[in-house]
Amino acid sequence: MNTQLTQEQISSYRKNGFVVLHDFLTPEELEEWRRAVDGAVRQRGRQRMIHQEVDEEREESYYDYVFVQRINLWQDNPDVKRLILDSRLGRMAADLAGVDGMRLWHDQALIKQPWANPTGWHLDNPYWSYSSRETLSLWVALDDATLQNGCLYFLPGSQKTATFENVSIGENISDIFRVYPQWKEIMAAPAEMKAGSCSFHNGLIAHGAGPNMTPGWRRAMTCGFMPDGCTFNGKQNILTDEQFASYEIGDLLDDDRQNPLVYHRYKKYEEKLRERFADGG
Ligand SMILES: O=C(O)CCC(=O)C(=O)O
Ligand SMILES: [Fe+2]
Repeated sequence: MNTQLTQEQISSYRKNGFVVLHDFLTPEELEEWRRAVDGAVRQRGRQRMIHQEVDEEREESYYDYVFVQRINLWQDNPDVKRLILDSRLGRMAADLAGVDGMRLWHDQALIKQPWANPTGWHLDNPYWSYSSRETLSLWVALDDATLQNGCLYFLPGSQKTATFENVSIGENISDIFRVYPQWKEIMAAPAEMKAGSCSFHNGLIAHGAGPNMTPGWRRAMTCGFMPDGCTFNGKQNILTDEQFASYEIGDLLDDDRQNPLVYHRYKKYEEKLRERFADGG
């Protein structure tokens, strides 16, 4: 895993709101990530989050054909847990964002099926239970991500003028421009990637992905990193009903069982991570 970031890559991330890192995983590591994610997704079945019931009666929606989305696979799969709670990933995220520590917000497998719908333009952080201009996501390509099969696109610099207003990922992929008409003239940057490459993107940058116009799969494994010290903003997002009920607006989101500290420059986090591994997944 090439976890070295150059000053140029950090500067480019801060300016544009995203950075693509080619040849991030070695071919052997890519195989390991594929095996872990495929296994975890298979094991999870139709359940999006482990605390959510599957509604057998629910009709499939447009969103079901944007991608197969399985959230927090680290919570029920030890292989994914080992890959995601890797302090080197947390350090990269912290260095890009310019913060001291990073907690895991959530991981998610995002797998575009053959002929999948596009991913409408959106921001990430406004969905989440804290508000931060420094939060960011890692997106690892498990297959080549191309213009044909639904690679990511970014609106460079949009993170700088984003407020915390958002739209949902719906059928009208351009809804975001009703909220942010000032972004209509920005040229979108496609992020084509070979399998094993990755990108980091700011939680407030406008991004989306094309449709999958191929009979093949476009698999990605992603991970949202929350700067240590963020506080609850009143949104439930991935929190269980009990967790949601237990937080008041302004409370620190520092429960290591839900949001483990993946990396910190000064705090002792490694011991806690070791304990997390020792509990067997
Ligand atoms: O993979 C996709 O289609 C969308 C990814 C995305 O929105 C994200 O990683 O935040
Ligand atoms: Fe996103």
